[in-house]
Amino acid sequence: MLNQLFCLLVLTVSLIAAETEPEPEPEPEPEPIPIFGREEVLQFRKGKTYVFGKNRVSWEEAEKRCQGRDGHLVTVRNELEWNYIYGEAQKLRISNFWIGLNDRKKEGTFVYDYYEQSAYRRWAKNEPNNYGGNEDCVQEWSNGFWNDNICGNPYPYVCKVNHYIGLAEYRGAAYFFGNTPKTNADAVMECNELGGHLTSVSSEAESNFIYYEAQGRGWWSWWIGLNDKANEGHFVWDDGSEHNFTKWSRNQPNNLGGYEHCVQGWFNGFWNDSFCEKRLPYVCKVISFRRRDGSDSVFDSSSGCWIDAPCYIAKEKICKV
Ligand SMILES: [Ca+2]
Ligand SMILES: [Ca+2]
Ligand SMILES: [Ca+2]
Ligand SMILES: [Ca+2]
Repeated sequence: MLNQLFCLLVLTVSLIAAETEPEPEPEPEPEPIPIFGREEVLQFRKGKTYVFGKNRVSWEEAEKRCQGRDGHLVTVRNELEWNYIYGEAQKLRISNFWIGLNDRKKEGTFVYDYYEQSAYRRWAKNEPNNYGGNEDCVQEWSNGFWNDNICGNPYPYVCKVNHYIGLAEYRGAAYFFGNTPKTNADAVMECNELGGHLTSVSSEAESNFIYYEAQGRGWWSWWIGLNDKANEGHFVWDDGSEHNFTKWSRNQPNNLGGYEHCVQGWFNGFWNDSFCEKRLPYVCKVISFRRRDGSDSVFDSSSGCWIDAPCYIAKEKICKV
């Protein structure tokens, strides 16, 4: 909500500015920069999300913040990726930032702590030098080359997340994976606010897509749009789709206790009818955003935005402007 208000504020301020200023020179539209709070900037590349943290924090605190974003301090796989990271950081005026490389466990043996390892190095001259005997964490240092430094020193940081936070695209529709557990009614409302519905699932392929995205986020179960709220035993999709495809788990739906009218996707890839007041993560499907002229915009998975309808992805919200 705050993020939406912020977007609204920006829009309002720019409208006021447009009204009070004399005939502004026509200007090319700036590229929309996805924002994540004010301290962190999200950038998307090849299906990954990079988080550029501007605040200066210790290496450990930086890693903690990256984990809060579903990722880790960045692993640099090769020169191409480094050029991208360093280039973006420069644009954002972020320098001396932490990366994931460290020799905290064994002096002189530099590793990344998590699954993604890489042998790529670009040490600055005479580095790493373990200066003073306790430099165990690695940062960008000078002209894009690396230095080992004291882990407790405060510097900006760059995280890498292995998917778009919250958003994924499949066959022209955008799916929003809401990580904050909500009751079914609140999830329905949230999806409506985004201009969509709790997702319908109309094929094995779509079912698999949602299942793998949910698994990738470590979910155990999640709301989908199927329900029999109106008429016991008569299941319908929240978005009004035809209900042809089903993927019930064994012995489901069972309307346990007479109170199960909402449907959850399960860790086994199958469905269960469940109690609507349960709080679960949820999946919304948004087919398109309306442009101001009333026509539909198309989702562009490389930018994470709708073409001609710039959107800002802020925390778990898509703000339309
Ligand atoms: Ca060291
Ligand atoms: Ca050093
Ligand atoms: Ca029921
Ligand atoms: Ca059940």
